[in-house]
Amino acid sequence: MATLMYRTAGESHGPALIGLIEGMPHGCPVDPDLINRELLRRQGGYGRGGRQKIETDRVQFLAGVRMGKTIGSPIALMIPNKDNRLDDPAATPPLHRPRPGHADLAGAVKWLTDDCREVLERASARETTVRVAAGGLAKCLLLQFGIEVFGFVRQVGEATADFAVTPENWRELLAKRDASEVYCPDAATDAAMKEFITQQKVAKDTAGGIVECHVFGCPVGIGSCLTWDGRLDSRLAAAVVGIQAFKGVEIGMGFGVASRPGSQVHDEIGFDPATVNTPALGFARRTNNAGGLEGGMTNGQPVVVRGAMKPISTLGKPLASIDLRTKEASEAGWERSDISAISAASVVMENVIAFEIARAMVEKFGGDSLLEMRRNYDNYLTAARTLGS
Ligand code: EPS
Repeated sequence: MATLMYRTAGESHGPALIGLIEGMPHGCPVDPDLINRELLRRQGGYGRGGRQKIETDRVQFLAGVRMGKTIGSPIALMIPNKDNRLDDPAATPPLHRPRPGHADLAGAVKWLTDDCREVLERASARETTVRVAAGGLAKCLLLQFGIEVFGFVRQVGEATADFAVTPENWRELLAKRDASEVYCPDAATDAAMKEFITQQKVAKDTAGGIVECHVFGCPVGIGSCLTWDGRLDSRLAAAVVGIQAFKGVEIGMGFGVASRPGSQVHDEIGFDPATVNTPALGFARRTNNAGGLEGGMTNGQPVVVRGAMKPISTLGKPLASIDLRTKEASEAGWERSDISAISAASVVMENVIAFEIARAMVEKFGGDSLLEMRRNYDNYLTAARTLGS
């Protein structure tokens, strides 16, 4: 089965972050401006640290893209680091006092060293630049099929935005999100979120939050119920919890399904002939508690995913730790850090979700070229529309 995959390489203070993407069909238009806009958004947000003032993240394609289109071969991309100092021991000194919550302790022991420097360099969320670039490329493919992903910050501290996202209002919400420093479309909540983040800054503490993403335009039937790792919900969950500092994921009603009876959870099925020519094929629901996924496959409703990010683990007022050389009590080490990276995380989550949706599209509609993929997609929808007639 043809699939889409990506790998990354790079350390936070190495020369560059690198991505290798395989499986993009030939002939897909690549819009570097779209990808660079996503990279710029990832660098933004309220509560970021000093690093983003140093960097100007822009994608450079090294292979697989020619004159603005994919050529079917593996795609190599690079985002250079300006703050490149990994080979200078004075500028990247050893860290012997692991930060609670970071990869420091487990990584140092895993690689049998008392210096957390190398593990922290690779575990750093700086690596998410490549995930965003790969997701941006996936978005270029998804746009060919009218699929769009919208992500925003739902919650920071106790500040929670209370609004519904629908296929009708999401573009308006997107404009509001882009006007918000925290990337939350509700102005009052944006202010409360900023207040919480500022309080943490004053207290030399940090903040996490909840990100929510909606995917519009998926055809019915991508993903699979056949294998656990072919399920689209399984892949989305892995992609979200795979983001640095993410500890939880919910799909649709999420954990809320556990306490309600079935009649209040499952979305009753209707048919609306007026929407038969959309990728939902006319199948209609009054509710979307399933978050657009049943049996690990899209059901024509928007895909809805939430992810919970823990607070950044580098605290200005360090938590208790030990010195790995002596095992004696010591305050955790300090590295330059964000107070909150929840806004950046919303961009990362949007893009890792875009990648998983694109992967499921490639698997269902395959083909070496976009032309073939498009033909397979059209044939499938045509056949699905004639079901039962
Ligand atoms: C990040 C770059 C990093 C951190 C942050 C995210 O840069 P530096 O370590 O030079 O300040 O600001 O990384 C982490 C949150 C982490 O835990 O390592 C970025 O570009 O997003």
